[in-house]
Amino acid sequence: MKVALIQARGNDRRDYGAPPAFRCMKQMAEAEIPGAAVEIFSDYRLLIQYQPDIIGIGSVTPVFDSAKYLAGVFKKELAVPILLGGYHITFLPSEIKSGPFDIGILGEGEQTFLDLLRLYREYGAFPVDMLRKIPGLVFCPDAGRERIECTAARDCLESLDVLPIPAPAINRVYPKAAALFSSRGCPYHCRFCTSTEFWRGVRFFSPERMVREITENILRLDVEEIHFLDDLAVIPRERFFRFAELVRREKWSGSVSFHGFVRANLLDEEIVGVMKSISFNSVRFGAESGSDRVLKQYKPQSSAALNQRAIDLAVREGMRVSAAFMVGFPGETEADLLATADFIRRNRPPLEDGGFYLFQAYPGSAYWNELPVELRPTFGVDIPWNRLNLDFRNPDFDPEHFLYFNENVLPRSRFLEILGSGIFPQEWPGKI
Ligand code: B12
Ligand code: SF4
Repeated sequence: MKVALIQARGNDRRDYGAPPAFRCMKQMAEAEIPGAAVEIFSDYRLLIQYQPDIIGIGSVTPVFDSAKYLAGVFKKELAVPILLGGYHITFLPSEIKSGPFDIGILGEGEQTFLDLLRLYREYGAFPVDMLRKIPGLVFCPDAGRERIECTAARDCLESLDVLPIPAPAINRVYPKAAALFSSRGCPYHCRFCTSTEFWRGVRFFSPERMVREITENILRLDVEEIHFLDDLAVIPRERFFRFAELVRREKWSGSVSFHGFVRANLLDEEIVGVMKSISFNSVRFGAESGSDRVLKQYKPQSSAALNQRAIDLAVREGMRVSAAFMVGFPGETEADLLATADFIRRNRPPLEDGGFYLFQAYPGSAYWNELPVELRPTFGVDIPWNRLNLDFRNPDFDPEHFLYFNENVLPRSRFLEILGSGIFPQEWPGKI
């Protein structure tokens, strides 16, 4: 049974290497299901040449059009079952009908993926009656594909440590860096973010397992940096302190540096000291806005003063610090935008560019969930999802047609005028 996995990428051709989730699923399937061979592709033409029996596509919301495109090509060329996983289908299961997808995997996917492969191994197909017994799925039960059916919710894994350590993958964008996950999810509730909802809270790998992954696996690659991809690398505090204690005992301690995401409210002298003790040399956080009015509405437990404190502390301790900002928040006034520009100007340098994004309403975010129902159809299931792209510098960002959620407070024309006026550093906001 040959299985091919591919992540929808839109027009971004940068090769970040095989996604960690796929590497883990490959390992589990090949270890647990006799005869299963799983290959991960970034080029769909090579995937077609591989002639798989089953194809799995992963997709987040802004690249979902590309997932649909890929599914169309695969169905035409190979006519094999197509599985679809990731954020987009999880939050909008009815999207299974929007392309030639056969089965959607909702939420955490490893166990569901294994169940599906077992089923296919036994029947050579995915009989609807058997699919109904597998939690965490959406599919169309009838040939006409008019109805969708979701099975019972899949429980998340209780302990992340049961997952195999994924084989390290070469990241061509950062060849001297390797990725490390130490958790899934986030305990905070920023209103534009989908992470907390997707993972239904937060779970952690144990510090012992993290050190084992680094020692036995990551350091087999020729890397100088380890990038935590977690939403927040330093929570809970005690777990991070224990991790640091274990790292300091290792022979390799100090020969690689760590980088990761934090939240401004989590940084204080004690934690920064511990970070420095293991060469955790650079942090990135979502500062989002220079306006407390905006932060209060969209990012609980944050303020411009906390952001400033985090930057000052990190710089004082010799760490590199970068922050991401967002503009176009619903309700954001001209004064708020200017406060953001001012905050960036005052802090740059030393603040490095951590991204400059447009506010977007992603399905699954609190903002999306709280939108009055009569407003939701505006985004109906047929919108080109790449219009929800939030990254001004992404090749898929469409400066003419991006969705803008603040028309009634700051008309789009004025918003664009301000962005183009030179009040932000030149590379921010990018191509507008
Ligand atoms: C690392 C990362 C990246 C890296 C990816 C590197 C790589 N090689 O994969 C880079 C920098 C390239 C990136 C880019 C983007 N990202 Co990103 N990224 C992340 C991050 C931090 C981790 C992703 C991850 O690996 N998670 C861990 C694994 C285990 O989870 P997973 O991938 O979702 O997979 C699980 C399930 O979804 C499911 N599953 C997923 N696919 C499939 C497929 C099958 C067949 C099956 C069975 C199951 C399955 O099972 C998996 C295991 O449980 C997340 C935030 C987060 N904490 O998750 C954001 C996140 C996924 N990214 C996001 C976004 C928006 C983007 C961009 C669109 C940004 C942009 N405008 O450029 C691009 C799109 C890239 C793309 N084509 O997917 C959003 C998605 C929001 C949404 N609701 O759609 C997130 C959630 C960040 C956020 N909080 O808003 N990203
Ligand atoms: S933006 Fe960051 S801190 Fe806020 S909920 Fe999302 S992952 Fe957590």
